[in-house]
Amino acid sequence: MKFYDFTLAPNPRRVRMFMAEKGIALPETIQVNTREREQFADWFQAINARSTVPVLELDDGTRITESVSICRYFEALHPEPSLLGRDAREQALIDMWNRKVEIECFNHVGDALRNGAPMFEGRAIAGYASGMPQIQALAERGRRCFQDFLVGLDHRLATSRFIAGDEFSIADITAVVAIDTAKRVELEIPENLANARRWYDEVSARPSAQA
Ligand SMILES: N[C@@H](CCC(=O)N[C@@H](CS)C(=O)NCC(=O)O)C(=O)O
Repeated sequence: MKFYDFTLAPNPRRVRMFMAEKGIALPETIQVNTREREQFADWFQAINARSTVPVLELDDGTRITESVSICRYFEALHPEPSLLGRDAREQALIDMWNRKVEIECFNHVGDALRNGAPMFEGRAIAGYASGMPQIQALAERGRRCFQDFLVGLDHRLATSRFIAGDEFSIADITAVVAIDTAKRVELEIPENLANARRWYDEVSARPSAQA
């Protein structure tokens, strides 16, 4: 098995954190430096024509090129500790919360960062070798939606230890990675959102958060 990774990129970190929670050692890891445009090199386009990381390559040559799909693969092989839910109800709720975090938070942080940060000039969408211009209005909208999301998150965490319920799940991983990424454009959880801050401190203190 091989894992195509980039230490500084958010999506591969979601997978590394997921594996760390399960106590699964990282397979042979190949760094693809997206800051140096290595994702567009012929050798990597032969691995993933979409030019994004992470990619998990199985021993039979199968390649899984979506973060959550890689997590699902490891959950099936190593069901405990469960991060995607043990029964139909848990699985539906965790999937619901993870999708909400992706759509209402992670994607907006992506818009704020990729349309706002100078280092992403001409690279507003991942995986476009020919480039993609930044749109300032999208950066602004992303910032606003992220801030709105945090208010809703704080409300949720007033009555729930973790995002999807009493147990840590993939939804917490997606959210903490998004919130850490938002720091790159000076967005943080405001002081008055005490429930969100309590949750963030707890999740960030888990050893997996170092992944
Ligand atoms: N849907 C993909 C998205 C992967 C993605 O956007 N990866 C980013 C790093 S976080 C990337 O490869 N960027 C390449 C680029 O900036 O061109 C997944 O979740 O696996």
